Amino acid sequence: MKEIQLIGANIPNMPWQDRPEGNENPVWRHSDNPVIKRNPAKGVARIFNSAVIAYEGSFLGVFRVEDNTTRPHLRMGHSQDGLDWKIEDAPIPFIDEQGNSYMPRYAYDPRLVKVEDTYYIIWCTDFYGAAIGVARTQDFKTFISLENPFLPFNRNGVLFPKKINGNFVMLSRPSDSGHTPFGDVFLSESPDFVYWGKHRHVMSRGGQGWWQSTKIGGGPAPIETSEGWLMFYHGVTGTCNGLVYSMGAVILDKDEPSRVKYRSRNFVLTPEEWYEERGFVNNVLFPCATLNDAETGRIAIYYGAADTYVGVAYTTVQEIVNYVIDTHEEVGDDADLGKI
Ligand code: BMA
Repeated sequence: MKEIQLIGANIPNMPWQDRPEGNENPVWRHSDNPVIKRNPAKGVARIFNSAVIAYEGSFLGVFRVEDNTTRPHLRMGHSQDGLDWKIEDAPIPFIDEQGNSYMPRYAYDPRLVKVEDTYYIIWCTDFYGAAIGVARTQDFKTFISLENPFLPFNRNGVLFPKKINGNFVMLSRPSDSGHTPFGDVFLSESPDFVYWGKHRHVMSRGGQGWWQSTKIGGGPAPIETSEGWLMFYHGVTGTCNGLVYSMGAVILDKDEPSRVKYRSRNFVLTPEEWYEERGFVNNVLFPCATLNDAETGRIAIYYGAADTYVGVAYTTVQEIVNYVIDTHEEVGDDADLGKI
């Protein structure tokens, strides 16, 4: 096994369970999943595909909440241990850059990423169709919604937690107006979080892994390691019974993250448990956040299950990076810079 370092902060109190005896998988589930169940708060039908971070000794999250209208919106949540969550009663009170109250028509699949001293919320918003919404906060009291970074149609905006070569870097998955066509992950850079360019192709769907044949999309914010950026993502395949969403893992080049260094041909987690196989949308496993402890290399992955629940799964940087290297398959021009 190659020695791998996780680069970043220590979160000694993050959720953790050792791999169960006899389990040989690269990622294993929390034993008491789902950590957020159905009807988790008054008037809330489901919470899933949500993002968490460590904050001042405890944990904060931005949650995809669906009430009885089933129209998704975002709410903050708080937890002492990262597992037992108290969700706020009202949506996040965004304001625009002029200070006026602003409520997205819908908001789903949030990511929450700290870059330097600012926290960014990235979600799927309505901008003449599905597009990427962004907001920033420094104190989780004032949330300023910013100009949309990209044109529609686009989803799965995932910000890197660090500027690379002086620029913000964001992954996204452009598409047409339908739910599935196009299906590859791209990245764009910005010096100021307003103007985005230097667009590059990062990863293609497909390859030997049929689980990722239809489309792929970035997941949690990439994790800095000695081997490059470790990113979990979702891969989708079509079946007679509809789409199935699994989780994959990839290592992107540290300085040129549009180059794929290693990518596992295998899924690293796929719907197998009742809360993943059965819900509002069956067979969906959709990762949106991780907590990482640099000292131990532990990683806790938060994922939406069946568009109904939140699950947690664990791995270590050592296990997962070595697994990706050992099961690597180059797909298309993944290894190129992605600039034609
Ligand atoms: C995707 C997104 C996700 C959802 C998934 C499965 O296109 O809308 O929010 O989990 O479909 O329904």
